[in-house]
Amino acid sequence: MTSSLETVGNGEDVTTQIRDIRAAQPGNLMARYFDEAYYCSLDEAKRERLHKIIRSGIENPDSQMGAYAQNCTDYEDFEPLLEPMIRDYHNISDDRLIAQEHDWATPTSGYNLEGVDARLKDVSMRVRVGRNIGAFPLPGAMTKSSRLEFETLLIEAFSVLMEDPEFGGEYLSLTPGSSCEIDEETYRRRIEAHQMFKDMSGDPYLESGGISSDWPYGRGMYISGSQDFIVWVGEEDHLRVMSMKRGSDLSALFSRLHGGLETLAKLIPDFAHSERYGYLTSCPTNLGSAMRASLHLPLPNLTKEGRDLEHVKETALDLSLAVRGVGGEHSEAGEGGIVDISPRARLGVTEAEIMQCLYEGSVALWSLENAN
Ligand code: ADP
Ligand code: DAR
Repeated sequence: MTSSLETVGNGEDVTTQIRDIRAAQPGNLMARYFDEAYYCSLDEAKRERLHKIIRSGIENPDSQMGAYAQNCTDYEDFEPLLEPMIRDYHNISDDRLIAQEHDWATPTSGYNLEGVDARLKDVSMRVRVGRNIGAFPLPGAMTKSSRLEFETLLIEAFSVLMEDPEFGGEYLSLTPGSSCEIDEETYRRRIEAHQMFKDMSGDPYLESGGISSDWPYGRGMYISGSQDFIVWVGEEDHLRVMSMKRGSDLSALFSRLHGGLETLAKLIPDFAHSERYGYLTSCPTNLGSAMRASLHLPLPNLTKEGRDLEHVKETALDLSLAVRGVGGEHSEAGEGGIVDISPRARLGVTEAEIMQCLYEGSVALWSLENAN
């Protein structure tokens, strides 16, 4: 069977495949906005590039976005297709300018969940941002050697960060033969603690997007001694920088991330960023702030003890929140109906607005959970 990439030269096959996907999977934004005349107007080289970007959405028809950028220039070079997809996903109407501002200032009063309900004093909280370094291709287009080159660059930066009084820690590499290679047992334990990312080679979306190729070379995780500041190297973006801890003070978590991010940024080349799309990411769903801030909340009533997430997803959507299982994307609720709650918006909202949405939305959801 010819792979979808082999048919890229023959626009007919690709356009037929996408026409069929559009009919069968209306949620696939790539298929929804793919324009055959635009695709056929491109020269061979640009068709090859575009095919790599949309391959995930073709090979996985149930995709939401259905595209992964391969290079930061893709967002400009393929704007006729990517912009309508981005506007649709991020709810930015055609009459609104796409523009990303950044603001990390949270109210000094803090967003403290325990102040709302004593039962929320020990919640699992996490806030992460995606970042890519403009000097490298995005993960989908990296080769094994560029992945190893990137990891070496970060290991040099981490050697300085390890000496920092606030963020000192260790780097655990997944690269076979690395001087800091993690052992199987530690890797398993770190995944269970939600600190380390899972084997990406099993994710069909990432595989089609080229993002999990050469697994596990060039991948690893930096973690601070305090265990609450973590940097993933070589996951879906070049870097995922996060703060994660149990407690109730969202403002402290947020400031911890911001401090670590600023400290790390001084040690490495510039992040890819644009006025319109903010921090550029592999997946267009993460553009802008590239931030996902989440809480693991026990919602046994709203999730029927974790058996039914559809109702709570609809309720959460009214609060601009998304619901995931406790294992992250494509996972189920945990024991006692614990689910991952996070603001859906990433682009066109500031970091402070995301934190406010998480706090206010979670308080409202908690009140609905305990209404009767
Ligand atoms: P992303 O990195 O985009 O948030 P996922 O939703 O897959 O991707 O989450 C990645 C990992 O982070 C998963 O193991 C998930 O369980 C974990 N995680 C996310 N939010 C929290 C949280 N609030 N507490 C603990 N673990 C979390
Ligand atoms: N495969 C992507 C997932 C979109 C959002 N999740 C990310 N980027 N991890 C899709 O288009 O469905």
